[in-house]
Parts: sequence; structure tokens; C-alpha cells
Amino acid sequence: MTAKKKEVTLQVSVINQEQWEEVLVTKGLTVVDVYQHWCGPCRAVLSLLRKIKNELGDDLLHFATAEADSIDALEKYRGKCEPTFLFYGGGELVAVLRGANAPLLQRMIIEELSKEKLVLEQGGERKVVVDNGLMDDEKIEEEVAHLHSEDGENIIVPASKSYTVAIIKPDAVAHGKANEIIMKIQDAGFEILTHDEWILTEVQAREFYQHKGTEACFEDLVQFMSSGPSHILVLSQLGDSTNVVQAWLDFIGPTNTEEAKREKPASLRAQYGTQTLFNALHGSEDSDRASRELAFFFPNFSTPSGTEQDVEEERVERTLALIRPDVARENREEILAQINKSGFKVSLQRETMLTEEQVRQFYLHHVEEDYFPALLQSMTRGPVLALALTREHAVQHWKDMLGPADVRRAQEEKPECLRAQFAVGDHPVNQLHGSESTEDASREISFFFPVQQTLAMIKPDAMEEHKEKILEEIRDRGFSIRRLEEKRLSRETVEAFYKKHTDQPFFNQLVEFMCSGTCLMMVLEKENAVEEWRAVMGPTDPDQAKTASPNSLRARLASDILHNSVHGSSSPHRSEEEIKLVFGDLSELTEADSLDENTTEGPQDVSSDKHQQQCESKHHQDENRNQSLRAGVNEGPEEASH
Ligand code: IDP
Ligand code: MG
Repeated sequence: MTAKKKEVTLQVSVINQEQWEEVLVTKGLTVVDVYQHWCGPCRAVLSLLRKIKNELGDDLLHFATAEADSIDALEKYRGKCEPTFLFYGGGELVAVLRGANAPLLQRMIIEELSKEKLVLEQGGERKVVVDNGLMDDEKIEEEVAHLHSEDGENIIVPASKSYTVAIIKPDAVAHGKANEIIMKIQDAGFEILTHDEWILTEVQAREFYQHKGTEACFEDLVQFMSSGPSHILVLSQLGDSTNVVQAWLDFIGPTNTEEAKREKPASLRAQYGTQTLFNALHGSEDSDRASRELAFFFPNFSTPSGTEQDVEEERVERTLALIRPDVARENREEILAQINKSGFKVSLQRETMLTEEQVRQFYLHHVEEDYFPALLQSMTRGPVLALALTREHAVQHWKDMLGPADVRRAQEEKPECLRAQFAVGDHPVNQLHGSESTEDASREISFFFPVQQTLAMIKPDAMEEHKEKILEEIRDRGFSIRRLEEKRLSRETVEAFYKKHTDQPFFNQLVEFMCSGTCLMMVLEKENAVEEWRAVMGPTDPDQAKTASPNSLRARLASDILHNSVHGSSSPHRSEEEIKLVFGDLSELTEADSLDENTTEGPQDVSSDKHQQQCESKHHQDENRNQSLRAGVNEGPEEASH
């Protein structure tokens, strides 16, 4: 039991407010692993901390674990599944790290410890941070107001100054050059308004560089930018504000590192870049990009020059587009390309066969019209492609692109519009639909993409190494985690769970495997969650996943068809059964029991694994929850009506 004893001396475990206050007055740097009651402190990190502590043998370095649930000061961290490390010096928060990233944690400990020593030994100033990631909006406003009311030093972006966003990219950070570069930046007269260390997720990298989406290097760029931590800086210039955007671009030098070395050997890229992809630094291209990039990385910071744009951002909305069967079959790629080119993001996508009844429901107000029979026929001839499109003024913009509803008029008056371009012969029904108003858009989007719950599971093979990554991806893709529990399933539960496979030759293996360790069970919620989560997982067999859906979890993480890392319900109906089986009687579900028998399964999907689109529906997923017009699409956490 000596090992256990060591553990106790290594780190304090804080479980109440009193102990917490004690930790805060400890001299030196204290790294606090904030954990949730349900999962306990991060075990993997414990051994790392022990190693660091042994190596550094430093009396000023302390570790603590603290249970968020029982300490008021940590209220904001309750119910977060991501591991969080808080760094305290002299009772003040000096840094925050989210995610169990061992190398980054190690580096931050060393860096923060040396900073704290500087403070203690030479009376330097301690740089206090605010954990913006966690504050609710009100608190952020307060905090920002507070920063602005102070002596001016902490103001994030002063109105009089121009600013730019700089990134020290993963290559330079991995080579240990970040601090050196930061010193050079300061020596050159740039002022660092804010500085953050970030590991971009793939989704974020994609979003950040979406304007380069068509360039050949795009995928490599996305992989590279999400490969490790970057430093994100907001820069302005000391003294009179000249154009910092251009000054910074000059300072980093040409994109191409060869050219940089030849033409501008003193530039940062000439010094730190190794090839054009790995060119060590980024700078905003112009002031418009700078304000977008600032908003991307630091959405909570006010940008005085960006007010107009903020208003625009607020108008980001969604609309529903339908591409009817004839054209969906023939011209889908072409139409999707035009949609992308027009600045829309496809946030949800689904190809589905509609029944006559569903068409009637969808076009409730058109049922009496002369053209309805033709419309009905055209809508049920094959699969319809439904898209939720996002951009500012989406409804109006999409309507403009579609052109007049009457195909002949469209062709005469606006030949470049989509309805004219994609008219089918002399068929009177136009081939594309768009919502009429924002209210209609909400209704129509929930018709095709009702909010659903699905049962997701991280299987035993992925628990050790990939749990955090999977959880991060779940959040990045806009799912809400409604329930989460780590447990070892009993044989009976697994057998019941996979009942349908009882006769399969792999059944025994499957049961053994699923009982071989703990699983993480989750209830995920999102619009179209069942299908969306299956698309994120990819096909059952990872070999097939690698070709069909290389970005999917199974393609990236799973080792073989049995050990395939994740589970997701295969239909809304299965999802209800599985959630009940695993989590017992969730109140919402018990209420919904009566729906079970006659639930229509909504528009029938044509194929789900094909929809491995980058679906970014972080926005808006909470709106439209209870819009109806979905009598025929009955899954989702709707209350039964009795
Ligand atoms: P799903 O998990 O993608 O829904 P199912 O066909 O429902 O796939 O199969 C359930 C699980 O059984 C799979 O996730 C996998 O772990 C295992 N499994 C399926 N097919 C095979 C097989 O051919 N050999 C071994 N294991 C299999
Ligand atoms: Mg299955």
C-alpha cells in the first residue's frame, strides 16, 4: 500500500469549500484537476503528474484534485465532461487547460511554474486570467465591462487601434519556438492584446480555413492545423495605430518559405518555417478577415470596429431547401456547388422518400391548389434531398437564388436562377423549394430534422485512449449530452441489447467483448440525432469506413469489425428501446411509451452513411424544439399527448 500513500502526499484532494480556500493560499503554483463526482479525478493524468513532480522535485509545485460538485467556487465546472485543469498562483487563476492533453499539460506546468517563481522571486506582475470558456453571457458582459472600466491596461481591443490575429502554428509550437517568437513579436513593437493556447479541432480548422476549401492543400492544412497546440494572439501596435494588419504580414514574410528565405531572410517565416505548409505563422489577410478571425477565436471580446458585422452575424439564420427527386438524381452535385459558392453552409442534410401523407402534411396549405396533384407526383417519384442552409438572411437569399415559382416565368425573367437552370422539360412543377419566411423555415426544418435522442456508446476498446477525443467530437458536432454514465455492462444486458444478433456466428465474441471492460453510455440529443450520430461513427466495419467515410470515428479509431469503438442506435425506435434498456426509466421516455406502437418512422432514409458531410449545426440547435408540423415524424423527445 506504499504506492497509495505516495499518491496522498503527491496531491491534495479537495472536497469542500474550506479545503479549497486552503489550497488557494498555498505558496507557489497549484494545478487543480477539476473532476465531476460521476467520473472521479483523471487517472491517466495522475501518473503523469507524479512523474512531473518527481522530475522537477519542486517544493513550489502542488497538485490538487477538486470535486466540482461540492465546491461553490467551481460551480461553473459542474456537469462538464471535459477534464479541466486550473492553474493557481497566489490564490489567483493564472491559466486554464481543458482536455487531458499530457504533453501540453506538462509544458504548461513547467511554464507556469517558472512564471510564478519570477513573481515570487523578483516581484514581477502575475498575469491573471478569466476562464471565458465557462462564463455565462451575463457574467461575460460584466467581465468585459469590468475590463473596460479599469485603468485601460486590460482593455482587449481599444477602439482607436487596428488589430490583427496572429497564429503561431503547431509546427513552431512543437519545435519549442513559441516563447522565442513571442519575444521577437514584442521586440518588434507589436502589442499582444490577448494570447491563448489552443488545439484546434479538425472541425474548427476546417471552419477557420473554409475560404481555402477549394485549394488542393486544404485537407493537409486542416490536418496540420489540428495536429497540436497553436498560440493565438491578437496584436496591435504600440504608439500610434498604423496598419497593424499589413505590418504583421510584412513581419512574418511571404507564405512560401523558400521565397521568404530568399527575399526576406529576417522575416519570421524565413527563420521558423520549413515548407509552405509548415510555415510557422499566420496573419489575417486584411482588416475584414481580422475581425472575422477575432470573432472566431474570441467571440466574447468586443470589437469596436466590428459593430456592423456583429449586427450581420446576428442575422445568421436558417432556411429549408428541398431538391425534388428528378433534379436530386441528375444535378445534385452541381446544385450543392452553387449553394456552397453562395456562402451557405449545409448544416443538416438528408435524402428521404416521402409518403403521400407526408407530402400532404408538408404542403398543408397547397392541398387545395390546382397544381397539387402534379406537385404530389413529382415529390414522391423518388428520394428528395432536404438541406438546412445557414447564412445571414438565408431565407431571402435562397429565395432570390431560386427565382420565380412559375418555371416559365423564371425562364423568361431570370434565366440564371436555379428554377430556370434546373427546369425539367416542360414539367410545370419547379424542382426546388425554399422556405417562405423564417417561421416557415423553423417549421419545415423540424419536419425533416426533428430533434431526437439516440443512444451512443464508447465501447471497451476505445475507452482507454480515445474517450476524450470522442467526447470532444460529440460536442464539436453540436450534440447535447443528456445522460452520461460509465459502467461495465452485465452479460444479460449485452445479450438483451444485441438480441437481434443472437444467431450470428460472432454473437458470443460480441458479448465477451462488450463485457470485457467499462463502456461510456450516453444519450445524445440533436436534430436528426440518430442518423447524424451514425454518420459520425461511420460504417460498422472500419475497413469499409476507411474508404467510404475516412473522417468517421470508426475509420480513424477502430481496429476491426468487432472492436469498432462506438455504438449508435440504428433507428429512432431502436434508440428508445436502447435508452430504456441502458438507463432504465427515463421519465420522458416512459411518457412516450404509448407512442411506441404506431410511431411512423418519419421520412424514410435512403442511405445514411452517405451523409458524412461536415455538419456544423452548433448554431440554432436549440431553436425550433417544439415547432409542430411533424405529426408524421413522431420521434424525438416529444411529450405524449395525454
Ligand atoms: P452497428 O454497430 O454498426 O449497428 P450491427 O450490425 O448492429 O452494427 O452489429 C453490432 C456489432 O456487432 C457491431 O458494432 C460489431 O461490434 C459487431 N459485429 C457486426 N458484424 C460483425 C462481424 O461480421 N464480425 C464480428 N463482429 C461483428
Ligand atoms: Mg446495430
